Amino acid sequence: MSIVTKSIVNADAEARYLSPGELDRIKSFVTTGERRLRIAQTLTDSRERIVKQAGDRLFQKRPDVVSPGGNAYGEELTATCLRDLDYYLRLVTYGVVAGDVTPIEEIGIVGVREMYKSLGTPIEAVSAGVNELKNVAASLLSGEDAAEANAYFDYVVGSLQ
Ligand SMILES: CCC1=C(C)/C(=C/C2=NC(=C\c3[nH]c(/C=C4\NC(=O)[C@H](C)[C@H]4CC)c(C)c3CCC(=O)O)/C(CCC(=O)O)=C2C)NC1=O
Repeated sequence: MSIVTKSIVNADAEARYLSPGELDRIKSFVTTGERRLRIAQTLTDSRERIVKQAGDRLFQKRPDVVSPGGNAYGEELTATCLRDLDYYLRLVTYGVVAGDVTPIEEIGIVGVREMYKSLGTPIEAVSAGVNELKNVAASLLSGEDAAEANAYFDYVVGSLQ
């Protein structure tokens, strides 16, 4: 899950001490800890605003999804769509805290293409929505923090295309 757990599992599988490379990566994980927690805190505190604004931007760019016949048309389905954006924002906070995309991948990427296909949800529009989450989140973070968070949003955006 996190780089610490992963390194320990790998090292123990070979009954060896952590290698200098592994210790280096853990060191970098530890020294960036404060920043990653600060980012996760901001995203968590502002989640409602981030999701709402990202949804507004998405529906401006893709009015078809909330128009009659669209996958998110009507109050209930629009709310489900925003809920999915909230899910992805939550998963990004997991990735930021873990310093690793694995939790995002396991919870929200594996199998999702087939799922959206079966629901008739245009996956590239979900991806565009996550990209808007990234843009709104970046406006709430310092440049350095935004750069760190962007990597996790970009992972989701790229995986959903
Ligand atoms: C945490 C991991 C996780 C994810 C990712 C997840 C997604 C997810 N989105 C769903 C539905 C949905 N997802 C959307 C989303 C959208 N439609 C659009 O056109 C937009 C582009 C987009 C919003 C950005 C909609 C509208 C539905 C309902 C579709 C329907 O019932 O017809 C469903 C079907 C069941 C349900 O309605 O709850 C799942 C499982 N569930 C999970 O547990």
